[in-house]
Amino acid sequence: MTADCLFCRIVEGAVPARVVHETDTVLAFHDIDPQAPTHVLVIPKEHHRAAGDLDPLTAGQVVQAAHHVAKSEGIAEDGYRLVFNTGRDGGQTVFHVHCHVLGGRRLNWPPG
Ligand code: DGP
Repeated sequence: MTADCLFCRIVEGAVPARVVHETDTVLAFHDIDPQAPTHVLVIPKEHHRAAGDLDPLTAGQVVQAAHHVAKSEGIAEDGYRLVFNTGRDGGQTVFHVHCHVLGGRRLNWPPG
């Protein structure tokens, strides 16, 4: 845990979140500012800054949980998008790695 990290505080329950899925190692909760009808964030419970810092097992657990969420939220069949914003130019604003799960509408490409 990192005391000044918002998502670590969500993991420890100090900041409320609408949790949709949890395992020993990952947590999934609704984004506070949804950019699509379904917008869930999947994070490893352990603090890592960005996707490139994850060991392969944890990275796989995050992606597996994201697909689980897509199925449970009913967007897996029509399709969805997984996004890891990374660093300043990647649009990352919270520096605890998170996978955006977006769906429920036709998503534009390329992103802005
Ligand atoms: P990014 O820009 O990729 O670092 O995405 C950070 C996301 O985190 C952004 O979509 C909004 C979301 N977010 C920020 N603060 C909170 C919060 O307190 N609760 C929840 N559920 N989501 C948050």
